[in-house]
Amino acid sequence: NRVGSGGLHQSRHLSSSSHHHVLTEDLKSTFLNVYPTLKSDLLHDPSFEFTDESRLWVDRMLDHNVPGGKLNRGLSIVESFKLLKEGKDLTEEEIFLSCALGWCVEWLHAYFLVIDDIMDNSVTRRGKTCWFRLPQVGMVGINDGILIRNHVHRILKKHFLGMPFYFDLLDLFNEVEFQTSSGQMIDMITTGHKDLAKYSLPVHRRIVQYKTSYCSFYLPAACALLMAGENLENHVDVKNVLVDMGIYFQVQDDYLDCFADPETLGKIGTDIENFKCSWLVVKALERCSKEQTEILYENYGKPDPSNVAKVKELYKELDLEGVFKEYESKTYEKLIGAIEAHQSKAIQAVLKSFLAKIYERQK
Ligand code: DMA
Ligand code: MG
Ligand code: MG
Ligand code: MG
Repeated sequence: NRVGSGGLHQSRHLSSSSHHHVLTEDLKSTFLNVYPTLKSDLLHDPSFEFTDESRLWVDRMLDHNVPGGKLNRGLSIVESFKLLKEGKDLTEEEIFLSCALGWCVEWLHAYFLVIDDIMDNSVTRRGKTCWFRLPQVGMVGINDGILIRNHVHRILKKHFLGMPFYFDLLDLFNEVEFQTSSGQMIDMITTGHKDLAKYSLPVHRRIVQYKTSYCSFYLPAACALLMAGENLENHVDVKNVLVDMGIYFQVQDDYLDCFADPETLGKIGTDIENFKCSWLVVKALERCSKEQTEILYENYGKPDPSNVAKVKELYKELDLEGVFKEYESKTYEKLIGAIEAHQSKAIQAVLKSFLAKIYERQK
């Protein structure tokens, strides 16, 4: 745990006692235990006549792509649901269902990552080779992604059909998936212009709001709210805070893509090579002299490691590490302010638990 590295902010606002830590570990193992059950259901789905070979394929494909991440999204549903229940003990069924719903979000995210790694031509993910790069996978990986996406709805149908919030849940997943795919689209077409003059903070904000915020922040919180019997239309302010938190999260992702150790991060950065509208290049453009702008234009978006190295050198010269640290602490204060303005203590606790998971993250 990062107690200490979080500094004064964390100890002032967010609980991180060892008691809390033990509960979190407990929750994580409960959560992990649900994965084999869900996988087994999918491997014996009566709507398809599996052969041994196809069952083994799906089995390996899921193990490679679904459970190996930080599980922040999935776990946060269970934690948020607990917080919304304000101390009331959860029943066995509620625990299982909130875990299953958490896994649905992990499944949906795994789908987006499998496809994202193909589009971004990435090399590693979560410390392993990207799925599509395995020699036996290749373009089958596209269909595997689609299958992972279909699984979300197999799981929802099996465990949530007939619940009062089933319709809202499906609608939520559909809306978020549409927003995320649209974000991925504008990420890709913005990159395709190969024109740095088009890159600005509003362009960056629009891309990351859609590709990241809804899926990684709004969706888990909204799932917990639905399970707690809430109407999502009454929680637009919660959505707004989570959208801002998601933008902060993607700025961290952009920063780590360049500055983190790939060993720790579990993935090798590709943003500079891919001409991405990263927060770093936007900040660089804001701060460049005429000469530096030329260096950036000459070297950005080229596959050669020497070009990438020149861009990274320029980022160091411009002290983007310092600019990022400044952004991070300012954003943290702003988010805490927005959270504390909320009338419900339970919702404040939910939002703070999301923020605590990502503040000053190193991976
Ligand atoms: C990814 O943005 C967004 C989604 C929806 C997967 P990205 O390509 O920067 O993500 P990563 O750095 O994990 O490849
Ligand atoms: Mg990517
Ligand atoms: Mg991408
Ligand atoms: Mg990235």
